[in-house]
Amino acid sequence: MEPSGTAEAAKLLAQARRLVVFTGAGMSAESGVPTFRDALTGLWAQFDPQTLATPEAFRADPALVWGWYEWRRGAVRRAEPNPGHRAVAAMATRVPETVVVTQNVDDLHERAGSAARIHLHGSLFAPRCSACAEPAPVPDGGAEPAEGRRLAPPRCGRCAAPVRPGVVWFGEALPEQALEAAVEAAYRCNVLLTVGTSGLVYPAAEIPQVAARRGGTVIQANPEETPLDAVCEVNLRGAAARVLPALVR
Ligand code: BJW
Ligand code: ZN
Repeated sequence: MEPSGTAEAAKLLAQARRLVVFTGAGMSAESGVPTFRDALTGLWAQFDPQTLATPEAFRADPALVWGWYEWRRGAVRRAEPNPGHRAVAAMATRVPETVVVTQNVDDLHERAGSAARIHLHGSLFAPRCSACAEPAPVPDGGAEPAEGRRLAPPRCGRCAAPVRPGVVWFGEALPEQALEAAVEAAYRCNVLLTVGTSGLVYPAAEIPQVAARRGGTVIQANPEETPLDAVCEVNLRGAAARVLPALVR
């Protein structure tokens, strides 16, 4: 059974002229990439964000943090885009002015063929120097550590400081150009589809709210209620891999 609202959402999407697809961790859940805040399966149910996802954590124990991110990068490398990622890519072929704004640090949208995408929280595949910000090579595949293993980060080729993951940690500013482009796209769009995000982390959670304030129609795909429900015209209560393909049939 399709969740209620599917036909209405499909119709709204068919009328979209400028579309933003705004995604969070739930988008990749069915690819086997864990979310952060789901009660049993989320990363934060098992790992402490304060000791892994802050600049202070990296300074205190770079090998713990680097090992954790390399473990996650290995898992993402082995994951495949799911039918939801492919449906998002299909939407862009129907609505040429489509922008995918993702909070995800995986590369599953790009592997599914989505061209115009913005990574608000960085990427597991863009390590850089923690001191001079020089981009560093992505470590060779196949050597990622097991869960919970420390791994000393490589050193910057320019200044020898430790290389850090190219992600946005708590308390850090989002990449300026990415945030600007995302706000601009939300400002201009007439339909925004938000998928698999808890809508709790700011400033990213502003993006659907900007679209709504500007008169855009916001559609949500999420099995659970979120604070974004309030600005959504249609709430599709279902998993991304099942709900999104039904919107582009
Ligand atoms: C499915 C599904 C399926 C399941 N299909 N759906 C107090 C109040 C307000 C703000 C703050 C505050 N204290 C601190 C702040 C600021 C802070 C913040 O927002 N904190 C809140 C948590 C309270 N924000 C920041 O620090 C940001 N920076 C900042 O504010 O800078 C200010 C500044 C300016 C200038 C100079 C300096 C500073 C940065 C935020 C960075 C977030 N980073 C992370 C980690 C990235 C790296 C990594 O991967 O480790 O980003 S945290 C984590 O949360 C990750 C995600 O991108 C982000 C959002 O999570 P997401 O994607 O929504 O996942 P979940 O798990 O929360 O939700 C999954 C959803 O999917 C659920 O709804 C499920 O139901 C659903 N789902 N299965 C569809 N199959
Ligand atoms: Zn450097």
